[in-house]
Amino acid sequence: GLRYGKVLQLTLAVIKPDAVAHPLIMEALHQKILEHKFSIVKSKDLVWQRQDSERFYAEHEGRFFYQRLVEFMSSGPMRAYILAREDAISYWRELMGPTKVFRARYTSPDTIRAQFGLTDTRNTTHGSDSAESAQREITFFFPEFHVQEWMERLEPSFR
Ligand code: RTP
Ligand code: MG
Repeated sequence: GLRYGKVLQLTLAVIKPDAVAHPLIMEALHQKILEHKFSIVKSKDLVWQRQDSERFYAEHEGRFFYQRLVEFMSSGPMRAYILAREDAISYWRELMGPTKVFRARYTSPDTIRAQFGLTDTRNTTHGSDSAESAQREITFFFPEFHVQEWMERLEPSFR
């Protein structure tokens, strides 16, 4: 249909176990989310079993970092957010910065991973990388949440 003005998007943002272990970093990230005008649609704290981790990262199976990634992501509590904003997906990834922490520090020192990342695996946050991933990942973390229904309940001018 006809679209005009701002188009709202949902993304899945996850605070990984390295950051959840530090209450001050958690607080800083929560503030950053609000400061940048995301709406928090839903959030939850959770711990993955190893098999959840394997399922979520199935696309990376066989890569050299897969085992350590899967291990790390099931090593302790995480916080997951469904975030809404204009351009939420790319905006959140901009705030996170590059995956590799040393690249992040060098090229974009103001980003989350540059400021708080420990290693390329323990890099503080996850963010969906496309509309398709956002849909899949939101459903993975929040099976009871229906993206389509939520969108349909919005004012038409936001869709
Ligand atoms: P994601 O898929 O989680 O959104 O992250 P991304 O696009 O920024 O990075 P990707 O290359 O897809 O890697 C997925 C996750 O694997 C971990 N990783 N560890 N060298 C390493 O130890 C290494 N490389 C990647 C990262 O935690 C990344 O988020
Ligand atoms: Mg990726």
